[in-house]
Amino acid sequence: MNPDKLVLHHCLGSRSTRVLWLLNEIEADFEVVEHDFPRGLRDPEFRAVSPLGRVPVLVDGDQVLCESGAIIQYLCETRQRWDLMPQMGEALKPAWLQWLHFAETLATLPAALFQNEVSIPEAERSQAMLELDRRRLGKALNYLDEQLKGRSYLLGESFSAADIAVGYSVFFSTRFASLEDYPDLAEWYLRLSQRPAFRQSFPAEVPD
Ligand SMILES: N[C@@H](CCC(=O)N[C@@H](CS)C(=O)NCC(=O)O)C(=O)O
Repeated sequence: MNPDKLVLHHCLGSRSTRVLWLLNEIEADFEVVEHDFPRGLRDPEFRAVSPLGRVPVLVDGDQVLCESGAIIQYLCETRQRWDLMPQMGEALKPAWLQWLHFAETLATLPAALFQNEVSIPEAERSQAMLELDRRRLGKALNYLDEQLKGRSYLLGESFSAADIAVGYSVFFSTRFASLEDYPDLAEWYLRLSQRPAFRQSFPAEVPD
C-alpha cells in the first residue's frame, strides 16, 4: 500500500459511501479496502484500525478518522474545497454544519430499522419500536422535503458536501420509505443520483 495515498475502509452501501462519494467528487488519489458487511468488520486486522469495527475509516498518513461527518469536514478543509464547504465566517457555514450533522440524525432511523431486520428474530421484534422508528423516519423525511422546497440543493443553488452527507442518509432511508410522498426531496435526490461521482460510489440498484 502506498503510504502517500488516502485509504478508505469501505462496505458497499454503508455510511462509508459518503466518503467514497466525496473522494470521487474531488477526484482524490485514494485506495479502497473493501470489507464484507458485517463479518469482515470482525477481522482482527481491521479491528486494529477500527476498534469498534465500523466503517468508514479514512487513513491519511498518521491520521486515522472514523466518523463520516468528521471525515467530510477534514477532507474539505485539508483539500481546501471551499466550493463544497463554506469557510468559517461565511453566511452559509452554520447551515452547512447543521446539515452535516442532521445526516446522522436521519441515518440512525433506517439504521435502527435495519438492525431490527438483520439482528432480531421476527418473533422477538418490538412492533411498537418499529412503528415508532417508522414514524420518526417519516417526520425527518417530511422536514427535509419542506426545507428543499424552492431550492436545488440544501444550501440553495450550489451543491455541497452537505448534500453528500444527507444524500447518503436518504439512500439508506429508501429501504424503508418511499420518496413518492416527498416530491421536493425526490427531485433533489434524483438530481444527486445523476452525478457521475454518485454513480461511481453507490451499489448499482439506485434510481435512474
Ligand atoms: N456515526 C458513524 C456511524 C458508523 C457506522 O455505524 N457504520 C456502520 C455501517 S453503516 C457499521 O460499520 N456498522 C458495523 C456494526 O455496527 O457492527 C459514522 O457516521 O461514520
